[in-house]
Amino acid sequence: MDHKDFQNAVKKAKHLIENASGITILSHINPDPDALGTALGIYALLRQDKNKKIEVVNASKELPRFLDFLPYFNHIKNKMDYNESLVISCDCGNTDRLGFDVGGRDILNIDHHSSNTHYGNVNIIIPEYASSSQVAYEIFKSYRTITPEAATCFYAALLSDTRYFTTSSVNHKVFETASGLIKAGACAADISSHFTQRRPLASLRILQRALDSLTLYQNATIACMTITQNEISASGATMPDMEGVVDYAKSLATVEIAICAIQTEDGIRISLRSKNADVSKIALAFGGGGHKLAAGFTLKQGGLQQAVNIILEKIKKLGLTDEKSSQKSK
Ligand SMILES: [Mn+2]
Repeated sequence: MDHKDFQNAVKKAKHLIENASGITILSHINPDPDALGTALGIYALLRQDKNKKIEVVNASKELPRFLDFLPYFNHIKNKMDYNESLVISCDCGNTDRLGFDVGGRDILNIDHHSSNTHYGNVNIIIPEYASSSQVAYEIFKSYRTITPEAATCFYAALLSDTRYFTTSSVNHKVFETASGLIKAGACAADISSHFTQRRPLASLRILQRALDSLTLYQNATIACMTITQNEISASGATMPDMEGVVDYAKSLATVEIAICAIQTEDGIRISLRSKNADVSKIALAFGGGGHKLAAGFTLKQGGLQQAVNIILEKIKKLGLTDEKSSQKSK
């Protein structure tokens, strides 16, 4: 999306927002901090328009509790109450992941996943951006004042999606955005402490189990962790408590691709991380999605080890672990 396309899209987005009497702000199921931070930041800005009704909704019942410091976190509902509204969807690659039927509604689609299916009437998708909140910030700062509340939400989302400014998506523009958000009133130290100093015990207990299961494949280039349903109930962990577990597997020096397989009631949930290889190819092959270096999907059937075997097979077929060596030889 070049600058002109972006400006045109913002014009259209502004038009949609101004003409809507009701707005429903949605984000993807099993929301991460970028999904909720982007949604709440937009909510904080738009609820200033007293002539509109605004709701912020997420289909998942379990939200990451440590995000309760975000302004209006307790406004997030589990159901859509408006029969007609403009939908603003945040950080969500396709309509399935919204978890609601949004047929017949206008949609403003704000995201940074390159796999986004452009399902909106207006789509502002910038894959080069590190977070959806960075996209939202660029849109709204062009015609509104970013309030401290919105800045807090957008900054938290950016901090999280860049894994504290360590991912390959971090560039000068990310720090410009961060700087703009801090100027607008986000408190970097406060927000960081909510991410790093508020772990529930269950998240460490389940990490311990996951580390116990760590297995290496293909000359230690692939690391795999599995978590059983029994371990989840024994530790008391919820889905948000297991976010980030897979990054421990990826942190090993030899590892190119990390897999975490979690047994849930809905099937085996797979998180994939990589240092170079495009793991979104694996996720897409199984009906999931994500980014090149971070993707995921759910396998409806089979056990944990079966799931791992299927993925290892797929990695081989796609030649993903060969990619690195061929890049090196160039
Ligand atoms: Mn994101």
